[in-house]
Amino acid sequence: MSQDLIKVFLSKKNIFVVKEASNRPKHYGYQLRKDLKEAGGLLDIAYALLLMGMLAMAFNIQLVEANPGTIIVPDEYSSIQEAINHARTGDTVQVKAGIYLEHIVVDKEGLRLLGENGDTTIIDGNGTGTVVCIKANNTVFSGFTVQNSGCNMHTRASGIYLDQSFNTSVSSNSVINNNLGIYLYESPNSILKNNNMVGNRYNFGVFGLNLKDYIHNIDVSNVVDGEPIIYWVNQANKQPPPNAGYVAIVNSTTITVENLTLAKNWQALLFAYTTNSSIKNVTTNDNMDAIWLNECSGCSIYSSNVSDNIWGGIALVNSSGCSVYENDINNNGEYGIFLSYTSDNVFYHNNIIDNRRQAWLHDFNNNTWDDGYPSGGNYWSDYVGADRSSDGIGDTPYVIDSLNKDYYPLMKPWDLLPPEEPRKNIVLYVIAGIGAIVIILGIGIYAIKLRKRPSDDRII
Ligand SMILES: [Ca+2]
Repeated sequence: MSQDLIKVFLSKKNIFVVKEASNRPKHYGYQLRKDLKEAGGLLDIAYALLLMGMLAMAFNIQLVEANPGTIIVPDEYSSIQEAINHARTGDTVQVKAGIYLEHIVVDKEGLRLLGENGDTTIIDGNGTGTVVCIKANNTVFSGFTVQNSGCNMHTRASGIYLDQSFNTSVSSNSVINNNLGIYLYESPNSILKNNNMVGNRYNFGVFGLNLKDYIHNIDVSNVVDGEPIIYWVNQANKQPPPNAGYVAIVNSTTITVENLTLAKNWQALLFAYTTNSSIKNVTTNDNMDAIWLNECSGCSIYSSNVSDNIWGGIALVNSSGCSVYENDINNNGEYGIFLSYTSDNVFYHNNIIDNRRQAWLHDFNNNTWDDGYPSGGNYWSDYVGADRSSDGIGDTPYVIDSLNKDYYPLMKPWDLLPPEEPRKNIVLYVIAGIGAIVIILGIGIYAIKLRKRPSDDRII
């Protein structure tokens, strides 16, 4: 019997057995894992101990902690996925420059996937599915070009898709020509740096069910079609810069978002767990969803154009005390306004025109849809009521459901003034007009006084 030194590596989930001199330990580990898997259930531990006991008797055995190793692609495995399949927790998979026609799934914790050169180490989905799906926690994915995902909206086909992955770092990648560029699905504490998203149908998006799903470290070094991502967490009294390409405001207060144009993202403008903030004069089109408020209160959305988005316009989920007014909400593919578990908000003086569903309400919602009489409610392009009193307000309510009615629907679109200059001009005209009247009156009074003076002279 051989007396070769055998090491048993103990990691969180696996036991690896290697010969000291071997440079291919994974085969031993794989075989043992396979054996363990086949043993199944409660027998696993007993079987492992039996195997280890037998090994200990047969060889000079030593128990050590697993050290991370490095696997080179394509030297050791021709595909990245094959390398991942054979890697251990904490291993580094180094990928040399080249084009890899693959769909990668990272389902093992703590792997580091490093491309040799971000421009020339290319993972290409060949127009199908998601190119890189990271399901495991503590993954590092850096230095790749990720391109050509499929275009299925329902599966959210993406370049890089984080699927319930915690603490994962995605950096220094070019993400090009995918359906969704980078998408974070219930993946708390993601770290994104220096990612360049270009020419994707939707460059960037985030989805979560809880606050933690929105807590990320994403700075302005991440760029969508040449413009920085603004992703703020725990901020107050700030305003995003005018060149922002995507804006998310999380767990913040008194943020002012204004004078932006946001296009081609999963959501253009996301407020999550944010209070007393405002969105003004923002133009959002060609996004999946335009403006999305989740768990917000005391926010206002006004004087904005929310039109021609693929799915929807303005969505409020679990939000209250918000005001939505004087917006153009036109021609969105699925809905103009979407509400879910959202009450005590007010919507008025909006033009809601030709959306597939003008207002789409899910679950319980109870809101105010007008500003009283004679100020009025909203203009609904599908309102069919009459205005026999000719006051510009429909004589019957626009009914969304039993708790959501616009009692004073406008017969014509609300006249939206362009944001600043015209108002300034009107103020100037009014001041000039008042000034002219004062001058004319002054001249008139002076003239009257002049006409009276001769009689005074006679008295003297
Ligand atoms: Ca009327």
